[in-house]
Amino acid sequence: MNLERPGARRTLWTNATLATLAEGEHAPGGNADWGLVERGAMVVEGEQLRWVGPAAELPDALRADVVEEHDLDGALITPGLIDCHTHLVYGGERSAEFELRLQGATYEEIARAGGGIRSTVAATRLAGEHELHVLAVQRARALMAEGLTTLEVKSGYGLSLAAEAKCLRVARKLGELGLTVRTTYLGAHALPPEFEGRQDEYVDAVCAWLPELKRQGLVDAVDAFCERIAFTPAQTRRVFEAARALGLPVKLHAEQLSDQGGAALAAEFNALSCDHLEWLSESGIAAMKQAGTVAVLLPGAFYFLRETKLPPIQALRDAGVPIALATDHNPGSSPGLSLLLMLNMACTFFRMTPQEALRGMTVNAARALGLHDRGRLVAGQRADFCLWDAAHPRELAYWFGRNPLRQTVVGGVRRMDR
Ligand code: DI6
Ligand code: FE
Repeated sequence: MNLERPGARRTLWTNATLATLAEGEHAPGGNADWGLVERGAMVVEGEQLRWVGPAAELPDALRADVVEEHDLDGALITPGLIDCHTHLVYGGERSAEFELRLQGATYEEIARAGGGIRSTVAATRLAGEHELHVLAVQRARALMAEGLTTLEVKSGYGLSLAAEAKCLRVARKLGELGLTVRTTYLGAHALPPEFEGRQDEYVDAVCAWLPELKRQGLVDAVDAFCERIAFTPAQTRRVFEAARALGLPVKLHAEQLSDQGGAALAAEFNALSCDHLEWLSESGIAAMKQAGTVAVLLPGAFYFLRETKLPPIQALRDAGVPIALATDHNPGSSPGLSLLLMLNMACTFFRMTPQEALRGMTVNAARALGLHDRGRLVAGQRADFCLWDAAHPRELAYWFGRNPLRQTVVGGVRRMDR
C-alpha cells in the first residue's frame, strides 16, 4: 500500500511532552490515560498528523522528505481547545441585570419582566453587521489567547430571518481568524416582542426560516431553549422536525432551570449534545446514552447564576455518557471568555478530574459538534495543537488567572496570535 501523498508538505515537530488523550474516552484518572509521551515527536503532513510517538521510535522513512523541523523547546503539547457552546455574536451588555440579581432578583424573574435575552435582542437588532463583527472578533481573540482552535457560535439574539442571518454571517466570518467555526441556528431562544402572545406562530416562523438560512450556508446544526421561560417540549419537537427534514443535526439547551424532559426528546432525534443539564433525570441520562448524545456542562453559567443544583456528574460517568465543557459565553448567564477558568471550575464545582476536564474541551467537545477529525493527538487527526509552558497537563485545570499558552498550531501552521 502506498501511503505517500505527493504534494503534502511534511514537517517534523520534536522536543516536547505530548498529552495525546489517545486512549478511551471514559478512562478514569491516572497518568497512563492522559496518553503522555515524554520526548515526543509528531510528523505533520498537510493539515494532518501523520505520526505521533516517542522521538526515538520515529521511522527513518518518515524522516525523509521533511521540509522543516520545529524544535518545541520542551513544551507540553495538547490537542487544540474546542469551545462547543457559545453565543458569541451580540450587541450590548447586561451588567445592570447582574446588579439586580445581586440584589435578589432571579434570572427567570428578569426574563419574565422583559429583560434578559430580549434586551440583548434589542441591542443586537440595532447593531450593524460590521459592529457585531468587531465585537465578536475581540471575544474570539480572547478565547484564542488560551488555545482555541475550533469554535461553535449560536444565533438567537436576532429572532427575525434578517437578524438571525446577520448574526450567523458574522459567526462564519470568524473563520478568517484561523479557526474552524461551526454555526448553530437558535431561532427558538426567546419570543421576540412582535410575536407576544403568539408563541406557536413564532415557532412556525423559526421553522420556516430554516431552509433559507441553510441555503445560504449559514447553519451546521439547530438548537432550541426548552424551558419554562422559553419553549415547550412540543414546540421544540417541531423545530427538531424541521431540522430533520433538512438533514441537519440538533442540539438542545435542556434541563437548565427545570426538568422538562428535553434530554429524552433530543435523544429521540439523535441529538449531538444536550447542554446545561443541572436538572437532568435518570431517564434523560439513559436516553442520551442510548443515542450517543454528549452532555455539555457549562460551569460558567452555573457559577454566574449562582446555581446550587449540580448536574448529575457521577450518574453521567456511571452511564458512560461523554462529557464536554464549554464557556456558554453570552451576556446574560456567562459573560466569561476564559477556557482555562472553565477547566478549573469544572474541577472545583463539578468535581471533574483535570483529565476529564481536558477531554471535555478536546475530544468530547469535538464529538458534541459532530467532528471526528480532531480532539486527540493521533495519526489521521487534524494537526491542531497547543504548546504550553507546563510540565503536566493537569496544570491546565490548576492555575487560574495565569495563562501558560506559548503558541497554537492550526492545520500544521503556527498561528501568530500571541
Ligand atoms: N441559556 C443560557 O444560559 C443562555 N441561553 C440559554 O438558553 C443565556 C442567554 C442570555 O441570558 O442572554
Ligand atoms: Fe447557551
